[in-house]
Amino acid sequence: MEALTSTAIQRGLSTRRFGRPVIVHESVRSTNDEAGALAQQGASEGTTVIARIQTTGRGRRGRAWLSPAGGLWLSVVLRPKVALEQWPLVGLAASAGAADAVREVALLQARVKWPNDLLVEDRKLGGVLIETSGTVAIAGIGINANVPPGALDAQTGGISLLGRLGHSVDLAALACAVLGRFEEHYDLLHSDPDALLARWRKHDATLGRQVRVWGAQELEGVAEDVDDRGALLVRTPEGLRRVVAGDVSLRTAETPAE
Ligand code: BT5
Repeated sequence: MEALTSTAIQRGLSTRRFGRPVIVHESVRSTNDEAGALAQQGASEGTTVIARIQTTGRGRRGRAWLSPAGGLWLSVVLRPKVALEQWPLVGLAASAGAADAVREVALLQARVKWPNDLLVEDRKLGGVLIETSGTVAIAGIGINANVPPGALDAQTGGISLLGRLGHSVDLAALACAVLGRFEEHYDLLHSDPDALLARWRKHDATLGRQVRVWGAQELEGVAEDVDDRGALLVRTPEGLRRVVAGDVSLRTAETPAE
């Protein structure tokens, strides 16, 4: 099994831009901060930062993201060339790419939950955090790959590949697969956004299910689709609602992660 080093990743990469270059740190506060700083200095699209540990990994809306050793914590510098209203699709490209990568490397049915969750059996295996500034987007992806189950405190309800499979996965191979599949989906965003949405729908754990949405908007209904700007369409008793931001819980198996 390959250690998580830039040499091992470079050897396994099949991408044109993502992971070129890739910088691997032992420990940082957040890979999104490191990638953001590199972007400010002019780093090219695809520049990737990985850390074995994040001391203050973050989720959306200021929430903390547990990032102990064993996980894959990475951020990619992007300079999307699509209209601003399509930028939310960058997050969908990242999570659909991550789901494909987990399927490929761990042979597990990973699914996506709008807007940014990566799920296995309705439990959170990972998440995506997109942060934008001017013409730059930093795409952060976290996957609880080889995190020992006990290290994901019970509060998060998270799951790791190690916990689910009972053995470790090759982190360098997982990093290469995530970068490869994410690049593929990101390219689709530029060439054929409808095809990107079709891929997302294929992986989606939300569509057709009763959901509760909270955050800026609060509502309940059946998730019907995602639209061409990445919003979730929810059928409520009052009609079809378009949700552009927020958190979604599946009414059956999942409890909300606050
Ligand atoms: C996310 O936020 O799901 C986005 C996570 C993005 C993490 C990556 S790692 C690389 C890059 N660098 C960063 O600093 N971040 C990105 P959100 O949907 O807001 O979910 C956060 C919630 O998930 C928390 O409030 C907890 O309830 C739960 N949580 C925290 N750590 C978790 C973990 N390791 N696994 C599963 N759930 C977790």
